[in-house]
Amino acid sequence: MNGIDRRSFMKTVAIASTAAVTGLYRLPSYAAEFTLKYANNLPTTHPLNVRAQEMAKRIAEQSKGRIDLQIYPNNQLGSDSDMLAQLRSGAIDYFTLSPLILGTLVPAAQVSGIGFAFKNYDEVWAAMDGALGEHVRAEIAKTSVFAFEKIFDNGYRQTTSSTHPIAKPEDFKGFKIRVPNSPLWTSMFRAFGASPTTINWSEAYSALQTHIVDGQENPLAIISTAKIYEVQKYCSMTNHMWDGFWLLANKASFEKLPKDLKEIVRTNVNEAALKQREDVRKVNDSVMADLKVKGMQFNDVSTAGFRDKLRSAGFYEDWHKKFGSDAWALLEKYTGRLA
Ligand code: X2X
Repeated sequence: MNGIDRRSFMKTVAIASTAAVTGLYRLPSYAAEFTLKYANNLPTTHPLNVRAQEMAKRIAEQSKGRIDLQIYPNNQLGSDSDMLAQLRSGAIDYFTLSPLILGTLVPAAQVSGIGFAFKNYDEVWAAMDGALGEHVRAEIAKTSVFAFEKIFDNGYRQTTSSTHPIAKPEDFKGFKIRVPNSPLWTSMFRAFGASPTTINWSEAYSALQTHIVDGQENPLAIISTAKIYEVQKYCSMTNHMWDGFWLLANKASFEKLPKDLKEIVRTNVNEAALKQREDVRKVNDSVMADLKVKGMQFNDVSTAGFRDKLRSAGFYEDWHKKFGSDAWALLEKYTGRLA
Protein backbone atom coordinates (compact mmCIF):
# COMPACT_ATOMS: atom_id res chain seq x y z
CA MET A 1 0.00 0.00 0.00
CA ASN A 2 1.43 3.42 -0.82
CA GLY A 3 1.42 6.25 1.73
CA ILE A 4 -1.80 7.93 0.69
CA ASP A 5 -3.68 4.67 0.22
CA ARG A 6 -2.52 3.51 3.60
CA ARG A 7 -3.52 6.77 5.24
CA SER A 8 -7.00 6.78 3.74
CA PHE A 9 -7.34 3.09 4.51
CA MET A 10 -6.41 3.70 8.15
CA LYS A 11 -8.85 6.58 8.29
CA THR A 12 -11.63 4.36 6.96
CA VAL A 13 -10.76 1.69 9.49
CA ALA A 14 -10.80 4.27 12.29
CA ILE A 15 -14.17 5.64 11.23
CA ALA A 16 -15.60 2.15 10.78
CA SER A 17 -14.42 0.95 14.17
CA THR A 18 -15.77 4.05 15.90
CA ALA A 19 -19.08 3.54 14.13
CA ALA A 20 -19.09 -0.10 15.21
CA VAL A 21 -19.18 0.90 18.83
CA THR A 22 -20.90 4.23 18.93
CA GLY A 23 -23.28 3.83 16.05
CA LEU A 24 -24.15 0.23 15.46
CA TYR A 25 -27.31 0.15 17.52
CA ARG A 26 -28.07 3.81 17.23
CA LEU A 27 -31.39 4.85 15.90
CA PRO A 28 -31.41 8.04 13.85
CA SER A 29 -30.79 10.72 16.46
CA TYR A 30 -33.85 12.76 15.41
CA ALA A 31 -35.92 9.89 16.82
CA ALA A 32 -34.35 9.93 20.27
CA GLU A 33 -35.69 12.14 23.00
CA PHE A 34 -32.64 11.53 25.19
CA THR A 35 -29.18 11.20 23.67
CA LEU A 36 -26.90 10.01 26.46
CA LYS A 37 -23.13 9.57 26.45
CA TYR A 38 -21.38 6.69 28.22
CA ALA A 39 -17.56 6.79 28.26
CA ASN A 40 -14.94 4.33 29.49
CA ASN A 41 -11.24 3.49 29.34
CA LEU A 42 -11.34 -0.05 27.92
CA PRO A 43 -10.83 -1.55 24.45
CA THR A 44 -13.97 -2.51 22.51
CA THR A 45 -13.09 -6.21 22.81
CA HIS A 46 -13.14 -6.20 26.62
CA PRO A 47 -16.28 -7.82 28.13
CA LEU A 48 -17.26 -4.47 29.65
CA ASN A 49 -17.74 -2.97 26.19
CA VAL A 50 -19.25 -6.10 24.70
CA ARG A 51 -21.96 -6.07 27.37
CA ALA A 52 -22.29 -2.28 27.13
CA GLN A 53 -23.20 -2.59 23.45
CA GLU A 54 -25.82 -5.18 24.25
CA MET A 55 -27.10 -2.94 27.05
CA ALA A 56 -27.39 0.08 24.71
CA LYS A 57 -29.32 -2.00 22.20
CA ARG A 58 -31.78 -3.21 24.83
CA ILE A 59 -32.25 0.28 26.22
CA ALA A 60 -33.01 1.54 22.70
CA GLU A 61 -35.49 -1.27 22.09
CA GLN A 62 -37.23 -1.13 25.45
CA SER A 63 -37.49 2.65 25.39
CA LYS A 64 -38.85 2.40 21.81
CA GLY A 65 -36.07 4.63 20.58
CA ARG A 66 -36.61 7.37 23.15
CA ILE A 67 -33.11 6.78 24.56
CA ASP A 68 -30.02 6.72 22.37
CA LEU A 69 -27.10 5.57 24.53
CA GLN A 70 -23.86 6.38 22.75
CA ILE A 71 -20.74 4.53 23.86
CA TYR A 72 -17.30 6.16 23.77
CA PRO A 73 -14.79 3.39 24.65
CA ASN A 74 -11.02 3.26 24.93
CA ASN A 75 -10.36 6.75 26.34
CA GLN A 76 -11.80 8.39 23.20
CA LEU A 77 -12.99 11.29 25.36
CA GLY A 78 -9.76 11.55 27.36
CA SER A 79 -8.14 9.97 30.40
CA ASP A 80 -10.00 8.72 33.48
CA SER A 81 -9.27 12.05 35.19
CA ASP A 82 -10.71 13.93 32.19
CA MET A 83 -13.77 11.69 31.98
CA LEU A 84 -14.47 12.02 35.71
CA ALA A 85 -14.41 15.80 35.33
CA GLN A 86 -16.75 15.53 32.31
CA LEU A 87 -19.12 13.30 34.25
CA ARG A 88 -19.25 15.74 37.15
CA SER A 89 -19.99 18.67 34.86
CA GLY A 90 -22.59 16.74 32.88
CA ALA A 91 -20.62 16.78 29.61
CA ILE A 92 -21.00 12.99 29.71
CA ASP A 93 -23.88 11.15 31.37
CA TYR A 94 -22.35 7.81 32.35
CA PHE A 95 -18.83 6.57 33.05
CA THR A 96 -17.33 3.38 34.48
CA LEU A 97 -14.50 3.91 36.96
CA SER A 98 -12.46 1.89 39.43
CA PRO A 99 -13.57 2.54 43.04
CA LEU A 100 -9.96 3.42 43.81
CA ILE A 101 -9.64 6.12 41.17
CA LEU A 102 -13.00 7.43 42.31
CA GLY A 103 -11.13 7.82 45.60
CA THR A 104 -9.74 11.10 44.23
CA LEU A 105 -13.31 12.43 44.65
CA VAL A 106 -14.81 10.07 47.26
CA PRO A 107 -12.00 8.74 49.52
CA ALA A 108 -14.34 6.19 51.18
CA ALA A 109 -14.86 4.43 47.82
CA GLN A 110 -11.36 2.97 47.97
CA VAL A 111 -12.16 0.57 50.81
CA SER A 112 -12.85 -2.33 48.41
CA GLY A 113 -9.28 -2.12 47.11
CA ILE A 114 -7.38 -2.97 50.29
CA GLY A 115 -4.52 -5.37 49.48
CA PHE A 116 -5.31 -9.10 49.83
CA ALA A 117 -8.72 -8.36 51.37
CA PHE A 118 -11.12 -10.59 49.42
CA LYS A 119 -9.98 -14.21 49.28
CA ASN A 120 -12.38 -15.15 46.47
CA TYR A 121 -15.26 -13.93 44.32
CA ASP A 122 -17.89 -15.16 46.79
CA GLU A 123 -16.52 -12.63 49.27
CA VAL A 124 -16.26 -9.92 46.61
CA TRP A 125 -19.89 -10.12 45.47
CA ALA A 126 -21.27 -10.64 48.97
CA ALA A 127 -19.52 -7.42 50.06
CA MET A 128 -20.14 -5.30 46.97
CA ASP A 129 -23.80 -6.37 46.57
CA GLY A 130 -24.19 -6.16 50.36
CA ALA A 131 -23.54 -3.69 53.14
CA LEU A 132 -20.04 -2.62 52.03
CA GLY A 133 -21.24 -1.65 48.55
CA GLU A 134 -24.24 0.10 50.06
CA HIS A 135 -21.98 2.16 52.32
CA VAL A 136 -19.77 3.18 49.41
CA ARG A 137 -22.69 4.06 47.14
CA ALA A 138 -24.16 6.26 49.86
CA GLU A 139 -20.84 8.15 50.07
CA ILE A 140 -20.71 8.51 46.28
CA ALA A 141 -24.30 9.81 46.25
CA LYS A 142 -23.23 12.79 48.41
CA THR A 143 -21.57 14.23 45.28
CA SER A 144 -23.02 15.25 41.88
CA VAL A 145 -22.82 11.62 40.71
CA PHE A 146 -24.19 8.28 41.87
CA ALA A 147 -23.37 4.61 41.24
CA PHE A 148 -25.82 1.97 40.06
CA GLU A 149 -26.29 -1.01 42.40
CA LYS A 150 -24.32 -3.73 40.63
CA ILE A 151 -20.62 -3.10 40.20
CA PHE A 152 -18.92 -4.45 37.05
CA ASP A 153 -15.84 -6.66 37.36
CA ASN A 154 -12.28 -5.77 36.47
CA GLY A 155 -10.71 -8.73 38.28
CA TYR A 156 -7.82 -9.76 40.49
CA ARG A 157 -4.77 -7.76 39.56
CA GLN A 158 -1.45 -9.30 38.43
CA THR A 159 1.93 -7.62 38.07
CA THR A 160 3.77 -7.38 34.75
CA SER A 161 7.34 -6.26 34.09
CA SER A 162 9.82 -5.77 31.28
CA THR A 163 12.83 -6.33 33.54
CA HIS A 164 12.31 -9.23 35.97
CA PRO A 165 9.57 -11.40 37.43
CA ILE A 166 8.17 -10.47 40.83
CA ALA A 167 8.52 -13.71 42.77
CA LYS A 168 9.13 -12.48 46.31
CA PRO A 169 8.48 -9.17 48.11
CA GLU A 170 12.13 -8.04 47.69
CA ASP A 171 11.64 -8.06 43.91
CA PHE A 172 9.45 -4.98 44.33
CA LYS A 173 12.35 -3.01 45.85
CA GLY A 174 12.77 0.18 43.80
CA PHE A 175 10.62 -1.29 41.00
CA LYS A 176 9.34 1.49 38.75
CA ILE A 177 5.69 0.65 38.45
CA ARG A 178 2.78 2.53 36.90
CA VAL A 179 -0.23 2.78 39.19
CA PRO A 180 -3.61 4.39 38.49
CA ASN A 181 -4.46 7.75 39.98
CA SER A 182 -5.46 6.86 43.55
CA PRO A 183 -3.99 7.51 47.01
CA LEU A 184 -4.58 3.89 48.04
CA TRP A 185 -2.75 2.47 45.04
CA THR A 186 0.30 4.65 45.62
CA SER A 187 0.30 3.85 49.32
CA MET A 188 0.09 0.10 48.67
CA PHE A 189 3.04 0.00 46.27
CA ARG A 190 5.12 2.23 48.52
CA ALA A 191 4.40 -0.24 51.31
CA PHE A 192 5.64 -3.04 49.03
CA GLY A 193 8.88 -1.05 48.70
CA ALA A 194 8.28 -0.26 45.01
CA SER A 195 8.59 3.11 43.33
CA PRO A 196 5.06 3.86 42.02
CA THR A 197 4.26 6.54 39.43
CA THR A 198 0.70 7.72 38.86
CA ILE A 199 -0.21 7.45 35.18
CA ASN A 200 -3.70 7.36 33.68
CA TRP A 201 -4.54 4.17 31.78
CA SER A 202 -4.72 6.17 28.53
CA GLU A 203 -0.96 6.80 28.84
CA ALA A 204 0.11 3.47 30.37
CA TYR A 205 0.98 1.58 27.17
CA SER A 206 3.31 4.29 25.89
CA ALA A 207 4.86 4.77 29.36
CA LEU A 208 5.77 1.06 29.31
CA GLN A 209 6.92 1.16 25.71
CA THR A 210 9.27 4.09 26.33
CA HIS A 211 10.43 2.65 29.70
CA ILE A 212 9.26 5.59 31.78
CA VAL A 213 8.17 2.70 34.01
CA ASP A 214 9.21 -0.96 34.01
CA GLY A 215 5.94 -2.49 35.10
CA GLN A 216 2.23 -2.19 35.72
CA GLU A 217 -0.49 -4.28 37.31
CA ASN A 218 -3.87 -5.28 35.89
CA PRO A 219 -6.14 -8.30 35.51
CA LEU A 220 -5.34 -10.70 32.65
CA ALA A 221 -8.45 -9.67 30.64
CA ILE A 222 -6.97 -6.17 30.33
CA ILE A 223 -3.39 -7.34 29.76
CA SER A 224 -4.82 -9.31 26.86
CA THR A 225 -7.35 -6.91 25.29
CA ALA A 226 -5.11 -3.83 25.68
CA LYS A 227 -2.15 -5.79 24.23
CA ILE A 228 0.09 -5.11 27.21
CA TYR A 229 1.99 -8.29 26.29
CA GLU A 230 3.55 -6.30 23.41
CA VAL A 231 5.49 -4.15 25.88
CA GLN A 232 5.89 -6.46 28.90
CA LYS A 233 7.73 -9.77 29.25
CA TYR A 234 6.88 -11.19 32.69
CA CYS A 235 3.56 -11.68 34.39
CA SER A 236 3.62 -12.50 38.09
CA MET A 237 0.38 -13.82 39.57
CA THR A 238 0.44 -11.56 42.61
CA ASN A 239 -3.39 -11.37 42.95
CA HIS A 240 -2.68 -8.42 45.25
CA MET A 241 -6.18 -6.94 45.06
CA TRP A 242 -9.58 -7.23 43.47
CA ASP A 243 -10.83 -4.30 41.40
CA GLY A 244 -14.15 -3.40 39.80
CA PHE A 245 -15.87 -0.64 37.84
CA TRP A 246 -18.78 1.35 39.27
CA LEU A 247 -21.11 2.53 36.54
CA LEU A 248 -21.52 6.15 37.56
CA ALA A 249 -24.23 8.53 36.41
CA ASN A 250 -24.46 12.29 36.45
CA LYS A 251 -27.35 12.93 38.84
CA ALA A 252 -28.85 15.93 37.04
CA SER A 253 -28.87 14.04 33.74
CA PHE A 254 -30.56 10.99 35.28
CA GLU A 255 -33.15 13.15 37.02
CA LYS A 256 -34.28 14.47 33.63
CA LEU A 257 -35.48 11.00 32.61
CA PRO A 258 -39.13 10.14 33.22
CA LYS A 259 -39.71 7.35 35.73
CA ASP A 260 -40.26 4.55 33.20
CA LEU A 261 -37.03 5.38 31.35
CA LYS A 262 -35.07 5.57 34.60
CA GLU A 263 -36.26 2.07 35.36
CA ILE A 264 -35.25 0.80 31.92
CA VAL A 265 -31.73 2.22 32.32
CA ARG A 266 -31.33 0.95 35.88
CA THR A 267 -32.54 -2.58 35.08
CA ASN A 268 -30.34 -2.92 32.01
CA VAL A 269 -27.22 -1.57 33.72
CA ASN A 270 -27.60 -4.01 36.60
CA GLU A 271 -28.32 -6.94 34.27
CA ALA A 272 -25.32 -6.09 32.10
CA ALA A 273 -23.08 -6.02 35.18
CA LEU A 274 -24.15 -9.50 36.28
CA LYS A 275 -23.48 -10.95 32.82
CA GLN A 276 -20.19 -9.07 32.49
CA ARG A 277 -18.97 -10.54 35.82
CA GLU A 278 -19.37 -14.03 34.34
CA ASP A 279 -17.59 -13.02 31.13
CA VAL A 280 -14.62 -11.48 32.95
CA ARG A 281 -14.19 -14.47 35.23
CA LYS A 282 -14.12 -16.77 32.20
CA VAL A 283 -11.59 -14.61 30.36
CA ASN A 284 -9.34 -14.22 33.39
CA ASP A 285 -9.45 -17.99 33.96
CA SER A 286 -8.68 -18.96 30.38
CA VAL A 287 -6.53 -16.32 28.71
CA MET A 288 -3.17 -17.27 30.26
CA ALA A 289 -2.48 -19.91 27.59
CA ASP A 290 -2.95 -17.33 24.86
CA LEU A 291 -0.67 -14.81 26.62
CA LYS A 292 2.02 -17.51 26.90
CA VAL A 293 1.84 -18.09 23.15
CA LYS A 294 2.32 -14.33 22.75
CA GLY A 295 5.58 -14.64 24.71
CA MET A 296 4.72 -13.73 28.28
CA GLN A 297 6.44 -15.69 31.03
CA PHE A 298 4.27 -16.44 34.04
CA ASN A 299 5.13 -17.20 37.64
CA ASP A 300 3.06 -17.86 40.74
CA VAL A 301 3.90 -16.18 44.01
CA SER A 302 3.28 -17.10 47.61
CA THR A 303 1.16 -14.17 48.75
CA ALA A 304 1.86 -14.53 52.50
CA GLY A 305 5.18 -12.67 52.31
CA PHE A 306 3.62 -9.80 50.33
CA ARG A 307 0.84 -9.48 52.84
CA ASP A 308 3.36 -9.46 55.73
CA LYS A 309 5.18 -6.67 53.95
CA LEU A 310 2.00 -4.55 53.87
CA ARG A 311 1.37 -5.38 57.51
CA SER A 312 4.86 -4.46 58.72
CA ALA A 313 4.79 -1.22 56.71
CA GLY A 314 1.66 -0.21 58.64
CA PHE A 315 -0.53 -0.28 55.53
CA TYR A 316 -3.57 -1.90 57.20
CA GLU A 317 -3.31 0.24 60.31
CA ASP A 318 -3.04 3.48 58.30
CA TRP A 319 -6.05 2.72 56.11
CA HIS A 320 -8.10 1.44 59.02
CA LYS A 321 -7.62 4.88 60.58
CA LYS A 322 -8.38 6.71 57.33
CA PHE A 323 -11.59 4.79 56.57
CA GLY A 324 -12.70 4.73 60.20
CA SER A 325 -13.73 1.79 62.35
CA ASP A 326 -17.28 1.50 61.01
CA ALA A 327 -16.25 1.15 57.35
CA TRP A 328 -13.38 -1.16 58.32
CA ALA A 329 -15.79 -3.38 60.27
CA LEU A 330 -18.05 -3.55 57.19
CA LEU A 331 -15.08 -4.75 55.13
CA GLU A 332 -13.98 -7.31 57.72
CA LYS A 333 -17.55 -8.57 57.96
CA TYR A 334 -16.92 -10.15 54.55
CA THR A 335 -13.16 -10.75 54.57
CA GLY A 336 -12.49 -11.80 58.15
CA ARG A 337 -9.88 -10.01 60.24
CA LEU A 338 -7.31 -8.27 58.07
CA ALA A 339 -4.35 -7.19 60.13
O1 X2X B 1 -6.15 2.00 35.06
C1 X2X B 1 -6.16 0.76 35.18
O2 X2X B 1 -5.17 0.09 35.47
C2 X2X B 1 -7.45 0.02 34.92
C3 X2X B 1 -7.70 -0.04 33.44
O3 X2X B 1 -7.41 -1.26 35.45
C4 X2X B 1 -8.52 0.75 35.61
O4 X2X B 1 -9.39 1.32 35.02
C5 X2X B 1 -8.45 0.75 37.07
